[in-house]
Amino acid sequence: MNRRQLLTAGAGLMATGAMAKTQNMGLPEAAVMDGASTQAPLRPQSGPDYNPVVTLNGWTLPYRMNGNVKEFHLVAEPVERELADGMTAYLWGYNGQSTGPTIEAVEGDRVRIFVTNKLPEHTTVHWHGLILPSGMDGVGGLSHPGIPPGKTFVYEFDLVKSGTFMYHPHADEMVQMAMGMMGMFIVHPKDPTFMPVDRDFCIMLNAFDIDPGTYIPRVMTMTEFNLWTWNSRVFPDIDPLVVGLGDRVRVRVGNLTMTNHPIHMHGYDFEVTCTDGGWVPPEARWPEVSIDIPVGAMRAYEFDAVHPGDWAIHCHKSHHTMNAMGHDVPNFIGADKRALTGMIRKHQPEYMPMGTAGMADMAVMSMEIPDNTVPMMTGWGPHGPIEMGGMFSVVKVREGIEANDYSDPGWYENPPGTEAYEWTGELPEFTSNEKAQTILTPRPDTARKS
Ligand SMILES: [Cu+2]
Repeated sequence: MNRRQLLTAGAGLMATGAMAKTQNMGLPEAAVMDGASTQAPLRPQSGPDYNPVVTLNGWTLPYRMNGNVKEFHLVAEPVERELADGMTAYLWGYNGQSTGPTIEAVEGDRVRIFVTNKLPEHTTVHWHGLILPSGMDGVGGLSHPGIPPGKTFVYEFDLVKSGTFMYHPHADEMVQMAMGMMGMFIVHPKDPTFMPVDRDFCIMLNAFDIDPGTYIPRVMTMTEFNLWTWNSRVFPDIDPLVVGLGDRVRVRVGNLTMTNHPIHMHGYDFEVTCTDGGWVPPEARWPEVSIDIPVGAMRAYEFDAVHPGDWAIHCHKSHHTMNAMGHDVPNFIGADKRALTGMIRKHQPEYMPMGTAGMADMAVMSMEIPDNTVPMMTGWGPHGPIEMGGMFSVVKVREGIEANDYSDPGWYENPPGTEAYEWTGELPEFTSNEKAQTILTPRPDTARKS
């Protein structure tokens, strides 16, 4: 199947056996996903209707109705996840992938969630932001005992409010979350006319520290991660957010890393309409173009997609839009690196000085990198290398996109007269900045030792 067919057939695949299933002890089937492509929204087959979400490079967990109860089956287990095409990580996750599948249900539903533990150690699931009985809260040792390896526990509660929530372990969580265990939990409003949108995207911000050429995250890392991911995926292999011109769009973002992420979207202003605490009343919203997502929090924002184009969406911390970078590098900005570069290249032909030709060099020259890693920055656009990695994607707003179509429409063609261009005429007179010239001239006598 090509990509478009796969996206269209995504929801159907889950019921046809293309994904492995297990059935035992009357538990609901545990659907398993074996790839990292974005699955089309999973329309509810039973129970109240709602407009399902789309999890970028992810999927929604199917459920079954058992009487009046919506039953899900989560399996905590070691998984192999392609963080990018050609880079596999050995993570822990749920039902075949990290991040875990998105759970979707409706305000007023009673849910029963079976959690089977196939990890080598105990785990629990905490339902972040949901209002539920204390004993269902998933804090190991506090709410209930940890789920031992090989055992299945049942969580059961009523969904008393709609909104944007998440789930993750509250057991050995430094290890288990560093290994990729987390997912989104979306509760749709009972009233389908409340805050309706045409497209509803889910992004979980997470991070890993995986040395180039290796497969397993370092779980002791506190802040110096080298892979900043959305739903355990990095640019250039994070799928675009495909949007039809005129659509009302919601983007829900959760943060389970150990630092904040200012998520910036180009081309639009928008309003935060929901947090993990609930919906924001219209009179309490204010306009933004970047939203800081605090650690352990969720924000959803909405906009009307009235501006066609390819619009960048990214974390505004520039080190978070890079892959697998080292930080222990001397600073040579302003120095004339030509002679030095020549000398170093005699020994290491791939050496690339920073601040000389931009990171695009790396993409252009396709520097040799170890097996099983991704370049710091790559990604090709219609006009050359994009010089990005990590937490970056593109919102593609186009006319004529069908309601259920999330396949990549390709690059936007800027209409004539709407693209920046090279000036070849006469320039107005500029006063030169002598101080700046002095600073940029190398002065060996004052060069700092690094
Ligand atoms: Cu960030």
